[in-house]
Amino acid sequence: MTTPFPKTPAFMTIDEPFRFEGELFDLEVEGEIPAELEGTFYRVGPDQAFPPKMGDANPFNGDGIVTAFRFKNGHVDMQHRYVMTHRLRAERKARRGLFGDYRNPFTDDPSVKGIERTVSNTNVVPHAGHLLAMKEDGRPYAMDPQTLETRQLWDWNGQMKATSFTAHPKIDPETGDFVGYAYAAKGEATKDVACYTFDKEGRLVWETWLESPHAAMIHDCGVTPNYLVLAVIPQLMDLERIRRGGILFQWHPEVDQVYIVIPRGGEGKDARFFRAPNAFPGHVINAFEDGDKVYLDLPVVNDNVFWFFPDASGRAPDPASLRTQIVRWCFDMSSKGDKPTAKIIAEVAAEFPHVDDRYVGRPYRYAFMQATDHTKPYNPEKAGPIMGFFFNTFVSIDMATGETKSYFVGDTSSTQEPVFAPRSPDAPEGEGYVMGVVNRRAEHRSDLLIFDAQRIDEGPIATVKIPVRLKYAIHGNWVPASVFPLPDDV
Ligand code: V55
Ligand code: FE
Repeated sequence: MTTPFPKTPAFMTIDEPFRFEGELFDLEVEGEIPAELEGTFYRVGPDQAFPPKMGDANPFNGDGIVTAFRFKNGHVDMQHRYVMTHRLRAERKARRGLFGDYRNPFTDDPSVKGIERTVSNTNVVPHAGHLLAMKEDGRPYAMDPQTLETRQLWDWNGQMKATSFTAHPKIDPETGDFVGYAYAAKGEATKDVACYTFDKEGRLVWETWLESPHAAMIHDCGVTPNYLVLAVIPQLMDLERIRRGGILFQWHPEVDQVYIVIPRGGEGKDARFFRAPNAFPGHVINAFEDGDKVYLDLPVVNDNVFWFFPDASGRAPDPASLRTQIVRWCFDMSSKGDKPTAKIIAEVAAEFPHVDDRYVGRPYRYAFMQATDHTKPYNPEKAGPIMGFFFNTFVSIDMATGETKSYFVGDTSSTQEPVFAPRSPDAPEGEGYVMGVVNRRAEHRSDLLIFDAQRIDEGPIATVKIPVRLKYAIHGNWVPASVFPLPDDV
């Protein structure tokens, strides 16, 4: 590499490039890891392998790198490895950045024309014997869950025709069905949406196509036994804009939130479109149904969350000024109207939700998230400036009462998305453990904290010391050893 990384916010502080791959056998643990925790916490995030061709990049443009924390008998081993995408292979061969701006193929070096440009940096999900590394602008990559070797770009053996696939599929806990969708499914800035179900062996069992009301980001979905609900964010795409070298997405304060409710197994023409006032629908906590009523729970933020995708005037709000409500939408499928009703469950700046995966699509009670507690102190002298997304607490929310329990990680630390692992396969809902990475920003390293899920406020029961710095990841999942067996010990 003969060009240095830029000194811009996306490449500074705790989140400067790391680029190291490797393994750490038997991490140091303070406290006690419950012996019944047997499985792997997979996470993925961006870590730009080469300085960006355009001189700078937004925080979503880095090459996907996966971490596996493998738990067995109270011990944890860690592995950290890039998704070996076609894009990363091409750049490694050239030893420089060849791909241009975020989702803008018009800014690429001519030598990479036609090469799949997704960086697979958003989520890692188990399916049909593969660990799928996913980003919504392309198809997933299938990885070996035991070695983190990249197997191949995954289109379900030709069954999945869209050019992209969401990073937020849902797995039906009863059938193992894998339900997802693609937006911009015929290429960047198209309105086309494709909906899919694959069974647990990866066979196509449902496909239907429809048009979104506008070419916009559809980042997450809710899935119930009978419905798929898509949340259309007022971040609109424009092909002409990227052709001119502009940004793919633009925030539109005059555009409603749209929720598309599609009967699973049905046809695109059966979709219902519900509209709510302009705001930013965040990550889906969960969805469930009761007769003709379909419920969707998620944080809704009062303004644009993505400061790097501003509005037409170039304006984006200060992230610290945003207000979040945890909303339960009700879509009444027996009504003719297009307005959902809303119940505000809590007012807390929480995001990156996980629930007990055994309750996906079903009535449930507990959500586990990270949050920004603005009443807590931060020490920039020791921990460095805050740039962009910032969370400082882990929270659990009782969705029946709105009661939250939280744990603040300290004035020189920040959190990453927590996941939930049940105590045992038949434990009651929400009985188990919550774990999440914490960045010790003053020490330039990280910890993995493990909590009793029902007592997050009492602090971690175990702290796994990580002697290196783990850049922010986006999403991850707990996968029990019954789904992906752990590798044999050395
Ligand atoms: C998101 C993340 C992405 C992306 C689009 O969190 C949306 C939302 C990490 O990449 O490309
Ligand atoms: Fe996401």
